[in-house]
Amino acid sequence: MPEAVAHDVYESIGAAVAAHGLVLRGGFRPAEGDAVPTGARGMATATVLMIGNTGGALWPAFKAARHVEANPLDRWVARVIEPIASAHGARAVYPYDTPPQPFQRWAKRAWPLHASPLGLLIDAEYGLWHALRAALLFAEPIAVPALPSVASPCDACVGKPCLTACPIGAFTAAGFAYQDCRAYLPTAAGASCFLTGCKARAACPVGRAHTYPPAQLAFHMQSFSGMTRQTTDV
Ligand code: B12
Ligand code: SF4
Ligand code: SF4
Repeated sequence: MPEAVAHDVYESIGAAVAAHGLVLRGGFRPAEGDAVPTGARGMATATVLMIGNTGGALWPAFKAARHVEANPLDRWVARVIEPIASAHGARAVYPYDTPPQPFQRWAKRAWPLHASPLGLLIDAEYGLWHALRAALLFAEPIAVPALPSVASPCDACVGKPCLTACPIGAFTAAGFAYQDCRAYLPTAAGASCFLTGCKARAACPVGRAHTYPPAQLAFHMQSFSGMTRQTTDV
């Protein structure tokens, strides 16, 4: 018998998250190696839908609804996503879960994203100005858009300015020296990064029109500066 695939769920979830400035970023059927946990009602996960934010769309919705609390962005996302997950029979998991779920790996399965030299995933349209906020795990097969083949913008990037823009050279062949970055942010010299955002991220020419608004850039940098594995307000 052919597999029964639900065809309206993707559109319904897309509309529900868009009402909060979030965006559905594709989906996939888990395979071996994806390390997807069990989903709704403790059953094996048949479909994963990825939810994120792109450009500045999230900021006005979050700003209007945020509470005064620790990790306000993570908490707001959970308040938005939990009712949507429950109305659609899904289990929500979040990038700050412990141990961390491989959100970047999953995002690449769902949307044509590529690893950039900074560690962030790059999007051909939004550049580095996007992030992942939740994944919905369904026990049922759900129709999802096919994953198109799109080349990484980094392949054709002459000079790779992201790698030379950091004032303390935090990106090296050994990886991202995030402890050095964090130590630099509260200093007088680091105030510009702390208040206006990461210069390496801003140096990327892709998706510049979608750079986060100044208040969002400052919010993420301040969250990153105190970031623990328990928050992804970044
Ligand atoms: C821990 C963590 C960090 C740690 C990493 C330290 C460490 N050595 O563990 C630190 C504190 C450095 C960090 C920093 C940042 N992070 Co971070 N981080 C995470 C987190 C919570 C877990 C990563 C993990 O361990 N995954 C587990 C493995 C198994 O998952 P995986 O997908 O298979 O593995 C991928 C990652 O490890 C990645 N990777 C490897 N090296 C690096 C280095 C950096 C800098 C990054 C960002 C990723 C990365 O490549 C792997 C293959 O795709 C993820 C959320 C998540 N659950 O994935 C966010 C996440 C990766 N971070 C994110 C972001 C945005 C940042 C910051 C830019 C925050 C900011 N300032 O705004 C910074 C980068 C620094 C800067 N100056 O701007 C985003 C990336 C979005 C994207 N476009 O890809 C994520 C997905 C969270 C989110 N809400 O979307 N992060
Ligand atoms: S500056 Fe170039 S190499 Fe760096 S992330 Fe942007 S496109 Fe990729
Ligand atoms: S925030 Fe500033 S110091 Fe930290 S990696 Fe980005 S450019 Fe370098």
